[in-house]
Amino acid sequence: MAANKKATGQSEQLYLGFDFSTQQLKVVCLDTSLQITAEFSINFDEDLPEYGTDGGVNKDGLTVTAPTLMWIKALDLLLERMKAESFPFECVVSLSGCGQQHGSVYWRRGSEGALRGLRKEETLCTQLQDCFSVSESPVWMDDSTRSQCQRLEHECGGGQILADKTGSRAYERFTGNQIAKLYENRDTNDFNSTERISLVSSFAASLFRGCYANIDFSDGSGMNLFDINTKDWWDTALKSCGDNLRALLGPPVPSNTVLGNISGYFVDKYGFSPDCKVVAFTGDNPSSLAGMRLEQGDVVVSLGTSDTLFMWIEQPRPQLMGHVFVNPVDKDAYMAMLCYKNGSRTREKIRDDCGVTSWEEFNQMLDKTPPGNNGNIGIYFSEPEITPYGQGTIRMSGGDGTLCTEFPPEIEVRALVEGQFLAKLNHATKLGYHMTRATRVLATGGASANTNILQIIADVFNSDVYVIGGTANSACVGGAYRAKHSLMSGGSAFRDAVQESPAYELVAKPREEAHKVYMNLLEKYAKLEESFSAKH
Ligand code: XUL
Repeated sequence: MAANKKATGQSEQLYLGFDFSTQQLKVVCLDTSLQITAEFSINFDEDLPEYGTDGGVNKDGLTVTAPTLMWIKALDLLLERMKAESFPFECVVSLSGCGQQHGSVYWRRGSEGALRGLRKEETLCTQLQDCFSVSESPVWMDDSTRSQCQRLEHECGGGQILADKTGSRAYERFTGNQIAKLYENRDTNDFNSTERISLVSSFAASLFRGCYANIDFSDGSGMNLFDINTKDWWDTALKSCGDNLRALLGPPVPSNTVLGNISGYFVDKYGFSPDCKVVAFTGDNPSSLAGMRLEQGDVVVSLGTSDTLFMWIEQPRPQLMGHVFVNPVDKDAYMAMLCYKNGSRTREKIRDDCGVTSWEEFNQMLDKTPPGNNGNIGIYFSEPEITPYGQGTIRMSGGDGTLCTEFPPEIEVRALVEGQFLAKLNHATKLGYHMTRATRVLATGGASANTNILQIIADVFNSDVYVIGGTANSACVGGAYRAKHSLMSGGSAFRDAVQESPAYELVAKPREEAHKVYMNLLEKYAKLEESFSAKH
C-alpha cells in the first residue's frame, strides 16, 4: 500500500480524486497549488480477503467479474482510514474520479431510494447490500462475449459502421456486449429487476451523490452504445443489446459536469462540507489524459502489464483497430486510444527466453545492434492480442525478407522493442496522429524507466520524450484536476486549471538518421502485421 501522508493546512481548499481501479481503490488529495497532500489506498485482495479475489477479480473461464459490494466496502474502509488520520474532510471543495473502463453495475429496482435514505449509523456496504440485481460486475478483462460482438456488428451494418458511430468496432469487454450477454441470460439471472445500469465510474459518483449519477461522454464512449458524433445513445446499438436501455442507462452528460452536492451521509458521517461538489466520474484512461495534462498533438505511451497509447485529437477517425472516445476535458475534442495486451509481461518473457536476467543486460544486448536492426523485424504476441487479434510470434529476416523461426538474442530483443513501437506508430497515425517535431511523447508505466526503450520511442515517433513524476497516480490526479477545473467559471480551458502542476522532464530526443531508418521499416512492419491478421 502507498505510504499515507497526513494532510496539512486545515483551512485550505482541497480537491479529491478517486480511482476505482482493478486491483485497488485509491484517492489523492491536492491543495490549491496542486501539490499532493495525502493519498490513501485499499488493496482488494489484501484488505478485503473475504471476497476471495485475485488481482481484484474473479475468473471463470473467459468470464471475469468483481463483486460490486467489494468496491463499496473498500470505500467504507478508505474513508474510515482517512478519518482515523484526521483527514480534513471539511476542506474538500470538490471531488471527482474514475473507474476501470467498461465494467458495469446493475442497480435493483428501489435502490435509488436506498441511496437517498443513507444513514450515518450504518456503513454503505450494509445499507446497499440488497441493491444489486447482478452481484458480480463484469469487468474489462472479460472475454466471454464473442457471439454478442458478432451480432452487434452484424445488426449495425458491420464493424467499420459501428466504429464510425461509437468510436470502436465491437470489443468483448465493451459494456454493450456485456449487457447483451446478461440480457440474453435473463431467465437464469435477476437482470429483469434492474432499474439502472452504471459504469464503474458513474456507480462511484452515485455513491457520493446519494442518487443515480449520469454516465459521462468519455467513459460512455467505451460501451459500443454511444454515438460519439451526436453525443447521445445510438438507438440501433441499444436495440441490439437489450430492451429499454435508454431508460436503464439514463442521459449521458459532458465529463466536466458538476452533478451536484455531496450526499448528506458523507456530511454527517465524515464531516464533508454540505457544499462539496461532486463532478462526473470518468474512465481511468480518460482520467489519465487529464492527469498527464495532455494537449492537442501530444501522445501518452503507457508501458505497463498492458501497453496503452492515447492522444488528444480534434477530429474522430475511428478504425477497425483502436478506440476513439469523447475527450474528457473538452467535449468538442476526442481522444484516441490503442490497448495492447502484450506489454511488460511479453518484454519480460522474451528477455528471459534470450537468457538475460536483468534490464541492464537487456539494454547491453540492445546496444549490440543498430537502429532498424538491419531490417530484421518481428511480431511477438505471447499473450492473445487484440491489436490486432491473434497470438504467436513471427520473425522476418532483414536479408531476403524470408520468415525464420529464430533470431540470435541481440537481434531478438531489438526486433521485439522496435516492433512494439512501429506497431503503435502505424495505428496511431491511422487514428489521427500527425508527426511533427513539435509533438511530445509522454512516457509512463514501469518500462518508462528504461532509457534505451525511451530512445527507441523518440526515434520511431520523431518526438521528444518526457516523463513526469508521480504518473503512477495519473488517473487519480486527473480526477482531482477535473474536480478543480469543473468549478472554474466562464468555461476556462483545462490548461488554465492545471498551470501549477509539476513540470515534465525531457528524457530522450529523436535522432534524424535513426528516424529515417524507422520510416523505411514502417511499411514492411505494417505488411507483416496484415499478413498475421489475415491468418487469425
Ligand atoms: C481500456 C481498458 C483498460 C481498463 C483498465 O479499454 O480496458 O485499460 O480501463 O482499467
